[in-house]
Formats: sequence, structure tokens, C-alpha cells
Amino acid sequence: MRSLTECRLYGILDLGYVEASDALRVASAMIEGGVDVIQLRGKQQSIDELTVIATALHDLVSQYSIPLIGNDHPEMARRVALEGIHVGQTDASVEMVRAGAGRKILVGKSTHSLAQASAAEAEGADYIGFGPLFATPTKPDYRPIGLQDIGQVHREVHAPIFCIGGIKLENLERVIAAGAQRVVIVSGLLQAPDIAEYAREARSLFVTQSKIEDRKSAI
Ligand code: TZP
Ligand code: MG
Repeated sequence: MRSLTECRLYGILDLGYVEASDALRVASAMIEGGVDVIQLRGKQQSIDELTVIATALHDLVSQYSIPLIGNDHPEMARRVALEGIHVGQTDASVEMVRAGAGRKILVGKSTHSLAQASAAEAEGADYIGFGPLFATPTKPDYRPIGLQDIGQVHREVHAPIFCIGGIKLENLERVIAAGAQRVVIVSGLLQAPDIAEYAREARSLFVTQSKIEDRKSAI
């Protein structure tokens, strides 16, 4: 299984955008386009419904060594061989997630400020989400935090940081130039007419722009 440090592009298969019956087709397109890690997010679905979808998804993504992350419910890790669980600020603590999963899994945590990012690392999160950078319909009640803390969060937090929230191909260069090393894209990817092509472009922008930023910092 690929390690999170190798991952650049994190795709969330959000059942608010994708019909459950379409989940495998969408995941295949994500994989084809080079998405490195996939989360299943279904705020309206029951654990039973999520279990059925996650089981099929895991069978698919594991053939490509792509980690599958569940959202919200540690219990999912007991039912499906997924690689991790992602939780938010108001969900169970990292320790509770580990206990609930009953086996060694990755635990990711959403953070919305520098203080929350450091606290999540201190709590033992294996990676963090950092955002929303921009306003986003996927998480409408959250105040966007902008790009200004991206540099500092990378200096202070050593766990992999995935910047998230309103990231699209149109602003990805700016996000990388601000210091992002990894990103999550949800609606941009899921609403793209060609999901694989969108992911491919995001990946290639990442590679080109990261090289430019590396060269700048070497000067
Ligand atoms: N957490 C912070 S912002 C966000 C989540 C789940 C939503 C990101 O979705 P999008 O559509 O890429 O803005
Ligand atoms: Mg949650």
C-alpha cells in the first residue's frame, strides 16, 4: 500500500455528488487520472449502506495499492479492510478512533487553523486536512481560511498535510505556490466532465509547479 508521504492528490468520493451506484465507475476514473488516495464520504448514508459501498471500493482500489479512507465512523474499520478513518473536530478523538477501529489504521483529522493543526498532530493524527482554503459548497458552514497560513503549517506540523476546500484546476497553482505539498479536491473533480482528465491535469500541474517552487527555494 502506498504511504501518505508519497501521496499528492487525495480524492474524496462524496456521495453528495455521486450516486452510490456510480461509485465504482467514478473511483476507476480517479485511479486512471492518478489520484493517490481515496476517501468515501457519505453524510446521508447509514453505516450499513457505507459498508456495502466501501467493500466494493476497497476491492477495486487495493488492486492499485491506493489507500481507502472511511469518514466519520471508526466502526467502518471493523467491517471493511479499509486503510484509515478520517474525522472532524467534532467527531471522536484520534485515540477513540483507534480504539473503535480495533486494529492499526491511519487516522486523519480535519483542521481549520494553525492551532488545530498542531493539536491534531499532538493527538497522534497520521495526517491532517487543512482548510477550507476557499469557500466551498461541499462544506458550506465553514469560514475559508485563505492561503496565508499554508507556509507556517508546513513548518510547524510534520505529519502529511492535505490542503482542502474550494481547490480547482483554476487555483491550484496559487495553492502550490503558497506552499501546499498535497491537496484534496472534491467537487472540482467529481463535477468534471472527464474525471480522469481533470485528475491528470491536477497531477501534472502539481509536478510542474512543485519543481518551479523547489527551484525558487534553492536560489
Ligand atoms: N473539509 C474541509 S473543506 C471540505 C472538507 C470535506 C470540502 C472540500 O470540497 P471541495 O468541493 O473540493 O471544495
Ligand atoms: Mg466528520
